[in-house]
Amino acid sequence: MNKIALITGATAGIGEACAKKLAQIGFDLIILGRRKEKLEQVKEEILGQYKVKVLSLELDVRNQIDVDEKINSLPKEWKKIDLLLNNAGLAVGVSPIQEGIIDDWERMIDTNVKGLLYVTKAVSPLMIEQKAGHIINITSIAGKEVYPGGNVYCATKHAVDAITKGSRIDLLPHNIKVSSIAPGMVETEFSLVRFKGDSGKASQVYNGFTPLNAEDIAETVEFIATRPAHVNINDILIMPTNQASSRDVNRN
Ligand code: NDP
Ligand code: 8X3
Repeated sequence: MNKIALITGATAGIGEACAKKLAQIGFDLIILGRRKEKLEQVKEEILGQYKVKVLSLELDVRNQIDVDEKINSLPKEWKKIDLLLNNAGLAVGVSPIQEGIIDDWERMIDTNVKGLLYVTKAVSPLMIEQKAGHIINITSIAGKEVYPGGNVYCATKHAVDAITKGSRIDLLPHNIKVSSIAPGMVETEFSLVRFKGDSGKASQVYNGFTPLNAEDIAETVEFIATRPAHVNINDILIMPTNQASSRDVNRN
């Protein structure tokens, strides 16, 4: 019987790369996201390439009732979740705080913080029942520093950093590992979402240097997920070689 990983935000970027990497090393997958066609595409690609099972769940992590219902109604054999990768998340806008757009703030807080909490609350009791499991949260350099216009996005990632540390303590008696990965700039759909579809602005973010790619983060997830039973990687901060902090990027 393969191990099972549940990945939120598996329709693009880091989540999609992690799904493929975890399939490659033999995990059966439960993949989540809002875009049904993308979910099915990722599922078909994985099924075509690896000998694993894939269950796709069209789900908005902001909908607590739906999160609960969909996790609780998983078939029994799929409830034995070994790895939860809390990856779904987004930044919306770069407005200074005084000009902040309430809807942007709510999308970030509802997805990055509340959505992650809803999924964790639904999945962690299943791990407690098994007396084993591993939760990996994708935080960010934005969870360790703040930068101009990053206000609320940075706050959500600082919150995920705190939730990770708190979960580690709470789940300690239950033999559940909790880890986080804090990437610097990774070229995915992230900036396109942040700039609301403006591809010119989005590509400028990665001008003049080589950012991380989603596979770099997938390899980091693989490393964290395959340590021996007695080893918990608490946190990894991973940056492009040309990025030293949120604000220090060596561009050509
Ligand atoms: P992408 O935009 O490429 O992917 C984001 C994923 O999250 C998509 O699969 C999207 O799926 C999913 N998602 C967004 N909102 C929801 C929702 N409400 N419910 C379910 N799924 C949702 O970005 P990345 O891959 O770069 O981002 C992944 C994570 O990495 C995020 O948490 C981000 O904050 C973090 N991160 C990214 C960095 C970067 O520079 N790219 C750096 C540091 C951290 P769908 O639209 O189908 O719902
Ligand atoms: C995404 C990286 O630097 O845009 O979390 O905040 S950054």
